[in-house]
Amino acid sequence: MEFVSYKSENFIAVLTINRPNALNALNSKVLDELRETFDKIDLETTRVVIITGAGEKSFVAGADISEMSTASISEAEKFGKKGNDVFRKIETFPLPVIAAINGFALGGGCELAMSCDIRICSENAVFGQPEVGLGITPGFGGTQRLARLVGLGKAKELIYTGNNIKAEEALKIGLVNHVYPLENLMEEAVKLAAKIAKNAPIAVRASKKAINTGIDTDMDRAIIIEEKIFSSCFETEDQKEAMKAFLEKRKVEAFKNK
Ligand code: CO8
Repeated sequence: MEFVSYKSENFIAVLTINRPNALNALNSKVLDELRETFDKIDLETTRVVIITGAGEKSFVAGADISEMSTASISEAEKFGKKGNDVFRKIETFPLPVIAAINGFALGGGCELAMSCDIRICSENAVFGQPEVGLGITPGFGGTQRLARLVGLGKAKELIYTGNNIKAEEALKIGLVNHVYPLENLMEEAVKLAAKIAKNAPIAVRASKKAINTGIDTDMDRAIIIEEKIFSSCFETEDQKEAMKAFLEKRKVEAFKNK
């Protein structure tokens, strides 16, 4: 891979977008490599994925403006679909995905972060959807996911003005869960991932599925989705062992992912 590096250790996979001369901006190749990397993640040996950007300045500074600048309508649609397909893959990926945002998360960078399950960022992070200043709308899911995350009013203000916001403001509006000094960001991301990875993996994956499927439907249907997913956990070895351990007043040594 030219722009995406991947390492996996202790059930935690770390994907790093590394395109320093464009502040990690997403061109077609980066998007292809992201998709291919997710395709290769082994669900037996991985429990949580972290996505970050290389360097100390930028998570992802958006979709690649030079690639888009002369696009025709059909080329723009194709590029939009490429990004949307990858981001939807991340959003519906069976494992939790944490965005560790280490600087600029603008346009497609903010949209990539929003397709992840949990966002944490460094103090120097900057978020925004500056697309209207470039004569376009957000095109990698921003018009849809920002409103779902921070509410309609705030999302419309951010998108219509193209204003950037800093980490503290992103925390205040619920766009990120935590803000850390840059030097601690990855350590905190791994700590969070490790906490998740210690729990019963099938139950964690099932929770993601229940939340994501339920949020897109009405409460009556959502509750039925939960009932089915919840009850499916009762055929797992991990459920049987965890409840037995509780009743015997001991800790589960390690979940089996079975
Ligand atoms: N695309 C391409 N190149 C970029 C991008 C980008 N998004 N962002 C930065 N770069 C490049 C710069 O051109 C520059 O290259 P060079 O050194 O060759 O001139 C290099 O990265 C460093 O950038 P700067 O010199 O500008 O660094 P600064 O520290 O001065 O500024 C900023 C940092 C503020 C982040 C600035 O680079 C910037 O404003 N970047 C663009 C941010 C932006 O507008 N992002 C949104 C892009 S549009 C988008 O994401 C739409 C998504 C949906 C697409 C759907 C398609 C259909």
